[in-house]
Amino acid sequence: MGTKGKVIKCKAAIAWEAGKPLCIEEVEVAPPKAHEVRIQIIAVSICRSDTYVINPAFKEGLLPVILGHEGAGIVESVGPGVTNFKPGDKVIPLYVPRCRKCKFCQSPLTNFCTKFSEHKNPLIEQELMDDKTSRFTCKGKSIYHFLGVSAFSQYTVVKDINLAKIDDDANLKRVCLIGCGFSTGYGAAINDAKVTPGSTCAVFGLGGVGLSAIIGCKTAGASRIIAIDINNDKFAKAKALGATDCLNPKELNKPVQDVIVEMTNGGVDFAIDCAGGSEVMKATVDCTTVGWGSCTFVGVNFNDKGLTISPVELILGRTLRGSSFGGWDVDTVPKLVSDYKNGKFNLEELVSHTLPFEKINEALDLLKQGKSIRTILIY
Ligand code: COD
Ligand code: ZN
Repeated sequence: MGTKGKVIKCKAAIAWEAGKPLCIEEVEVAPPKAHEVRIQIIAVSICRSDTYVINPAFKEGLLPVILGHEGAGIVESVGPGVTNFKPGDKVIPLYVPRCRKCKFCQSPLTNFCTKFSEHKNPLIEQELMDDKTSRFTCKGKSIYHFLGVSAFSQYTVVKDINLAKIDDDANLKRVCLIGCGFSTGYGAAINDAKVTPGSTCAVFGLGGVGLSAIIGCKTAGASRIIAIDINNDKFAKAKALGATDCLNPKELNKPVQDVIVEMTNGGVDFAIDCAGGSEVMKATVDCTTVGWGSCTFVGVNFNDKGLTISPVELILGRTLRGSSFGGWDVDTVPKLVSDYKNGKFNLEELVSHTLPFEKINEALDLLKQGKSIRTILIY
């Protein structure tokens, strides 16, 4: 009496309306169609981006939706044409797909894929499967997928091109963080900024993503890592992970970039924005040294006008780049999971809370209030 080919009824957290708590409901999850995989999610955590879609200020959100893009689980069944996965495999669903056919997938220069972005706003991408329907139904209504993942459901259906198979002995209650937060920050430092040994770095925003960027800078051998946040409570963890200095822009009597320039004899080699917003973007540029300063942007404040930049800031040698999911993809995430198992980096410091899935609204509040880094929710 397996579940293969049948509709599964299970619990999920549904965002029916912006500005309202998520509702734990019984949902129906349809079997996977061609090139789709149905997964039992074992553990999931919350990333700041999940909260944007249900923020009333974010006008483009598609509702009702099942959010969550930082999960790990086990394959329950596969649809026709799926060759790389089988029931029982441990997997991490990724919001970054890899179709292997488009010009981006064929280039070593990017983890971008044309299947990732059709609407030009990542937070409303991959809201339906390829046949333009959803696999989720609740109370007779079709529910949108989120970022092709929807890990706030005990069972979810994802495309096989959005799935990384990981080691059988992976600890799903920790490696779920590799689904977004850890990989996004760590990869921004290692793969995109390409932080070098002995360099000076500044990391803005010390959430799960920014702290992971600090882990990346430290792993790359940076000699000085300046951590910046408007919440002093974030500094202890930043120091534990390798930050050498911590600054709160609200407590300074001049712009934080000026302070960093003074501290580093002209500016840092690498700056990474893991907070977003035009002020932080400007500080990210201005705190780097002329000549070779490297600025990497990870955060997006969707209601913000972004960065205005003069060519003079660039012709003196700075470079600017954006980073999405830290440059990783379904082919490189399995190695990250093995690296974690082999002790290359520690995910423990990122886990501030563990709660049963039913307490997801408590976990969202902890994140919004700046009281958590990552809460692991267990189904
Ligand atoms: N200066 C310094 N720090 C700041 C400032 C500021 N002006 N404003 C906020 N912060 C700090 C906050 O106090 C907080 O500590 C930190 O920035 C942000 O941390 P979290 O825990 O709220 O957020 P994360 O780490 O989960 O996520 C950060 C992102 C930058 C990824 C996220 O906010 C974002 O911008 N997402 C949109 C981009 C996107 O869609 N990515 C794809 C999926 S993640
Ligand atoms: Zn995320």
